[in-house]
Amino acid sequence: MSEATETIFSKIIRREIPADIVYEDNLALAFKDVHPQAPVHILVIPKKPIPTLADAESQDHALLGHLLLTAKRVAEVAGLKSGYRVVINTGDDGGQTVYHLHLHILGGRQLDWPPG
Ligand code: DGP
Repeated sequence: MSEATETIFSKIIRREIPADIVYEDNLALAFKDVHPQAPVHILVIPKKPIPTLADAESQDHALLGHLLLTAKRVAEVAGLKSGYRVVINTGDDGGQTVYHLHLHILGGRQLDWPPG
């Protein structure tokens, strides 16, 4: 279990650093990734600072569902009519670099599989 620590995403939630925010509600925030890997690359995060998916608990089940539905809505608004990918990098082996749970929405080009 990871510690719930302050990350750059906490600062984005509090508007202490700028981000290109595309959606917000009381539970979630979505903003453009600063290092886009596709023409559309948006991150959806919970406002609750859960470090990784592995740290989510049964009490978070509604929040996790909300994040997925938020990703769907954000993808629709972004115009990703021909599909997209939702990725949750988890922990060191998963390639996670920011320890605040986030869903990557990637689209706007044909994506390769399997990922590296
Ligand atoms: P991950 O490797 O799954 O932990 O992805 C973290 C993503 O967060 C990475 O694609 C780059 C993005 N990112 C890191 N710092 C910032 C930031 O300050 N602003 C924005 N918009 N994105 C950031």
